[in-house]
Amino acid sequence: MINETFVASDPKSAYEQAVQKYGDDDISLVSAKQLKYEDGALRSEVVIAVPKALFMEKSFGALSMDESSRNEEETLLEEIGELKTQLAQMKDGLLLQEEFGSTIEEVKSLFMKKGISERWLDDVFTTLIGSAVLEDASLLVSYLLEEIDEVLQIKEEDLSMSKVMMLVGPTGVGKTTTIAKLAARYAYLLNRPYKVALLNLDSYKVGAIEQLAYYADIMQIEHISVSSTEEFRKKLEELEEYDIILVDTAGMSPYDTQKFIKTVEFVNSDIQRNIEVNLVLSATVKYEDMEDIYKNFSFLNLDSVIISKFDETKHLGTLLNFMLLYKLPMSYFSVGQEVPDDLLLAKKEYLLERFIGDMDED
Ligand SMILES: Nc1nc2c(ncn2[C@@H]2O[C@H](COP(=O)(O)OP(=O)(O)OP(=O)(O)O)[C@@H](O)[C@H]2O)c(=O)[nH]1
Ligand SMILES: [Mg+2]
Repeated sequence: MINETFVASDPKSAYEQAVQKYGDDDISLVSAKQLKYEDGALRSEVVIAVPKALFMEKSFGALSMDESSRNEEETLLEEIGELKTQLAQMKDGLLLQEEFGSTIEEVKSLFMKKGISERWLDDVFTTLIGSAVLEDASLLVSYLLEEIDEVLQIKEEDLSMSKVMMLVGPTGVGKTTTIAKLAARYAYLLNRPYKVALLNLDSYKVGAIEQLAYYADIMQIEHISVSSTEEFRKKLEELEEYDIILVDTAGMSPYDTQKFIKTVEFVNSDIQRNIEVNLVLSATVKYEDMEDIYKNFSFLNLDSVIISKFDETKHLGTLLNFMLLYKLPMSYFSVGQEVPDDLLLAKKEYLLERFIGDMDED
């Protein structure tokens, strides 16, 4: 059950609002009290309990979910429910000095403290002008979480056609490690073995080739190092009958113009096959660096984002903010250093549950 508060000048009208929204069969009265607000007016607050499904349907419209995601969705809804109860308690404490306007401030500061940008929050609040959701902190929190869920995008794994996957990203984010995990997944861990080859454009760093060659040897996977676009084109032609070619690149700081230009040349080189470019982004990304990373790497026509180092932080607001602003689909999550185990298919629930967990901690 979920508690929802209705406010009116007298308890009867407040209760009638609840009946109007939900009918009187499924709701039960939790409490009713008269409170003097800061503006001097006396108002009645009626709290009713409503079944979760009915609450979601009436507040946000019918949720469409398929059978497989139902359990995860339910866990998420339960956590949202818990968070709402906590917020309702917090709100009760503040109520006497509270006006409706400060609900927005309160919820805004909660999300901003966790890394969500004011710009995004304000955009959502603007769409809610005139709605009762803005007057209730717990409702507003649920609404924002639903909205985040809606904006996040997933790129499903699709191996139905052969492809070239290039991983790009800032230095040290885990590109090479993720390539090794993906290679193992495609070659050995799925319902059928895919024919995988590794290509290395990472000729800038001492030891870079050895690192990938090491994994390739263990997995007995073809590994080739190339240094020119011409060679790249030739090798891709030679590897025509391979299902998946994973291309590792040199780590680039967003200010490394030379390396960028070189990588763009590789991506645009005149080859038959389409290159899918995946940005590897660390979950520990700093707020100040986000915009530069996006601006620079988006030149490469990004297909998806692979998020690494989930295990290194519990504060995911900055990362979530990046996904909300730039709306890039997420494909895989890297959750540790172990090859091949610490790799997951990207899931919104995973990101959201951890974000809610972090919010819950205060
Ligand atoms: N904790 C943690 N460490 C990771 C993860 N992914 C990679 N690493 C570690 O991060 C370090 C750098 O990983 P690499 O795969 O070499 O990173 P890279 O992006 O290829 O680095 P450059 O080629 O130098 O740009 C290594 O110590 C990895 O073991 C992860 O998901 N979690
Ligand atoms: Mg590397």
